[in-house]
Amino acid sequence: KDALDEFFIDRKFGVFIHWGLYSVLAGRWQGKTTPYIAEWIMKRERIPVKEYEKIASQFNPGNFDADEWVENIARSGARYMVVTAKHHEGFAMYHSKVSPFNVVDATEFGRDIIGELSIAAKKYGIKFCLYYSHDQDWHHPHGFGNDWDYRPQDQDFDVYFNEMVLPQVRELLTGYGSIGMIWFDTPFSIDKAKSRRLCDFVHELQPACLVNGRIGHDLGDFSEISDNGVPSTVVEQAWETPLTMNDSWGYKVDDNNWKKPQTLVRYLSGIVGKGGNCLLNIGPDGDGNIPEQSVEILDSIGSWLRINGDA
Ligand code: JFZ
Repeated sequence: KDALDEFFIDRKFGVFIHWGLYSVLAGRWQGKTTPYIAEWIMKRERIPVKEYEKIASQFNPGNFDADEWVENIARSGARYMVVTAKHHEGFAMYHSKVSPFNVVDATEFGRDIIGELSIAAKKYGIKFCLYYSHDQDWHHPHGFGNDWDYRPQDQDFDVYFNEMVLPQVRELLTGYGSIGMIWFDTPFSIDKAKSRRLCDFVHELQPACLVNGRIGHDLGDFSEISDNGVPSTVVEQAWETPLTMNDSWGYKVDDNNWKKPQTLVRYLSGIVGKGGNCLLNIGPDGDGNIPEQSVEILDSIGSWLRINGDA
């Protein structure tokens, strides 16, 4: 069986984790709630890079416990997890040698989060996967998307791609064991040659690592459908849908629009029934706690699967 079958037949349900410096802000800036998804706060509020870097000095999640997180994930019945190694904010949640803007070198906390989670995932039999923002990077002078610190005419995406994306993807695919898939996102500016280069690069480093559809230009090993979407009929080719429990991916203290546990059980069974994979998101807070509503939802799905999902 190839890697795609292993995923899309044996591992239908995964947990997505959005965690980064934005989690510390919790969707609030200068006393008010940001109107959009919390992990977009830097762009939405046009927070200067120098200002945003200061959040790293506040990042010290005393309640982060990789085993406890993964234990919750395993209990839900999920068989894979996808963690943000670097989101659009540009902050690496692992010890990168490519940029000092990472969790080990830029925080008091100083622990390699991706490393700890990769070890815990292995222990619980959860396939470990990584999210990497390969196009938008609001911190890097040549990444896409920051027009409040940098002038677009001074930017050269090739520099970002060659000096940041490829070296960081190499670190991630050589430093943390076997990676089930790498989840790229928002291919707004990347050209087809570079999407292809990146896709090949992943497969050269780890032939069994899947590449999701959002690498751009319809490349990648399977398609990603719109967030929270469920097609009306069976789709035979491998696909996945990412799903939120409230209306934000990153932790947002003022977003209490939680879906009911039974609603999410219906989403899960609907998606799997149409041939898809369900990637359900949690957004831990800045102290490393998984919101209690999310724990409850994961528990409910786990009980439902234990009753109804076993042969
Ligand atoms: C992207 C990110 O910008 C967001 O922060 C989050 O990580 C999410 C999982 O992915 O946002 C998207 C990308 C694509 C769609 C919607 C939101 N889409 O195709 O519907």
